Amino acid sequence: MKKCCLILLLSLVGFALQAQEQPPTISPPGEPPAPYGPVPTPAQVAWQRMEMNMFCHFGPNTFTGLEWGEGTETEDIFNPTALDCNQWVEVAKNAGFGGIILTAKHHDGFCLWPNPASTHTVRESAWRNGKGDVLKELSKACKKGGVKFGIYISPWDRNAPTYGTPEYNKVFLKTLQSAHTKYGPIFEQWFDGANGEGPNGKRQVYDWKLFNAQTQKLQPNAVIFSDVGPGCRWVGNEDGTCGRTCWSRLDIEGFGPGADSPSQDTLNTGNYNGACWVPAETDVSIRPGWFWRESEHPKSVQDLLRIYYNSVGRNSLLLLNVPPDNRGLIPAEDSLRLMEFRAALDSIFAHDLAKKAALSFSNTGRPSPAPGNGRTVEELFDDNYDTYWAAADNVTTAMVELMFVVPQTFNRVLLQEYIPLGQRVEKFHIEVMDNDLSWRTIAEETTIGYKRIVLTETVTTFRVRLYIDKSRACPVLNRFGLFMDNIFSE
Ligand code: FUL
Repeated sequence: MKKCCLILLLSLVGFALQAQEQPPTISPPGEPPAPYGPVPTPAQVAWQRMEMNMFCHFGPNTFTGLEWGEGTETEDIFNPTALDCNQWVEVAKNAGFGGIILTAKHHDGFCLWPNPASTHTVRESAWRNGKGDVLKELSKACKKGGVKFGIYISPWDRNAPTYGTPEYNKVFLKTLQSAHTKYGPIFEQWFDGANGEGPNGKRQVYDWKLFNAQTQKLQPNAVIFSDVGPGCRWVGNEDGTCGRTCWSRLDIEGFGPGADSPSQDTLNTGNYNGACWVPAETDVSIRPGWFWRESEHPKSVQDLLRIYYNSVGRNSLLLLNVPPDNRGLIPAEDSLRLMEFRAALDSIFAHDLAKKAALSFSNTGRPSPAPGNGRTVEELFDDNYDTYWAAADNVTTAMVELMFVVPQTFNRVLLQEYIPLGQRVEKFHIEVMDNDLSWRTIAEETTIGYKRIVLTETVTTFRVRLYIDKSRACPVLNRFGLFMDNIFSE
């Protein structure tokens, strides 16, 4: 009995310690705010700033119509008649994607490059007499087009004869090594959590520690995706919706990808006190399936805008799958849809009405501003990522007001926290002044993070106020924008 009480007491103390917020650090006078909590690596900041990347599911499934290939397909089934990776890159660039991630190996085990650790690859196929290499072509096209190159390599393999035995982990390491050493810098390594049965009916016990360590060694700037990172995490669903509250922090100790991952809800919102910086990535397909099928068609611009607001607008990166067809080209209907989507985004975000403010001020600011630290509210309206407005240390509530000479009409409020110093804001609201000079709340939200786009009713006003109601350390924001969206309707 006594032992039980002691265990209960200890776990309560442990829980209380865990739930406790860290006290913010006070920086010396004239210094920038001290970082708060876990912070992103420079590679994670660069990754998040890409905002939208293109996913390409391509392989035997493109020719069989399956979503999960059996692994028994003949290599000759892979036979794109007009493969042109430069076309993929052109589409990606014009749509505004900074990177492309290709399924170099999906669950069927077929490798889109001549992987020396496998006998189920392009080398064994009749395509280009076994001399073809999609990874080579895409990495070259990406380099040429100034787009970053990333790869998806499925650990689940329905073809590898060693799958389900310790030997397979070695084979998988060799597979990674081959892809990671031959094709130049990889900005993101995508590890799928699926762990089904292999050809001998067994499941594999993956050695994630080893897979991650080797990846980090060979591609030190690659952000590693899995359900639990360590570079970025799955958002918990495949319909393009990140949590309205979204912390880029996650507890990963004791968790792993797949069956060992935290709940999908946790992945969707992150952990308030998560020990690691593992931002959410929202992966979703432009079509119903991940792979191309003649009978399927791309989503509408309205759907894509909803996905954009629910991902990029909620502190997540959007990884939009645009599958090449059986010719090896992005179909015209998808690329046209992407151009319409791009045009819609450009028109919505072309005019930042906040920049028209005659007067802008905050009720707090850091004392003794130091040059280059960007401590005035003006920093909220410029396009320089590395300048920000910050409240004084220990000040965790703040108000920023914009006043216009001519009333402005808007329905989108864009906010950004300067994430190199951590994620801080946990509650904010927006007020506008009505014609009768009274203030009215038009939005109440929780987290901001790298980027938050708040959808409001359409309002016309002379004055707008952003209230930071609760922040875990002094708020540090680098953007406050107002936009009018005439295209998307909920
Ligand atoms: C999932 C896979 O099983 C799907 O086939 C697809 O690749 C998706 C992006 O991840 O877990």
